Amino acid sequence: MALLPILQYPDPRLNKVAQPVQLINDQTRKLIRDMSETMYAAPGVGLAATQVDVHQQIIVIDVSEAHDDLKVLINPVVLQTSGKEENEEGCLSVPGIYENVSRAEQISVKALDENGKEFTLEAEGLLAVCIQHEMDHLQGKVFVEHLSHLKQTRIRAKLKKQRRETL
Ligand code: GNR
Ligand code: NI
Repeated sequence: MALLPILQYPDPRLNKVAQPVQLINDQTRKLIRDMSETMYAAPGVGLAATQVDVHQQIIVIDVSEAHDDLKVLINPVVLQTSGKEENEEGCLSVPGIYENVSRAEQISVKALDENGKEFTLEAEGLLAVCIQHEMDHLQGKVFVEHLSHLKQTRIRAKLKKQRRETL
């Protein structure tokens, strides 16, 4: 088991587009275990492989209170969405920043699990937000990049100051 370092915005590696996983093997499952451990330790409700500098389409999510409902999504594809809703989001790659983002209210996705078995998932609420947030990461998009350029500039300045004060 291992905790993986999480890339911090505005690291340009967060803007790389992840490739589909071709073969799910023990090395893939080891990465998924390390990603889950990293997510729970952070703590966070989701983590995309992009955030740990692995540019493959792999997501882990657990929005349960008890941390007993891990969802692994490999090569996720959106099947359907409906509605629009604004929710406050945060990101482990953008610590201490919380901003509203508009997303689909309900979403249906298909993906492969860690054994390569296809499943579909219907989600709403925090799970739906989280799936869309993580799928953006796989496309190289960080949630703050949905905001105005002015807000992004202010966020980068705030993060720099935060990091100065933490060092
Ligand atoms: O831990 C996280 N919380 C969260 C809250 C609202 C919307 C999205 C998220 S995902 C985030 C973890 C993370 O950065 N995943 O990429
Ligand atoms: Ni994130």
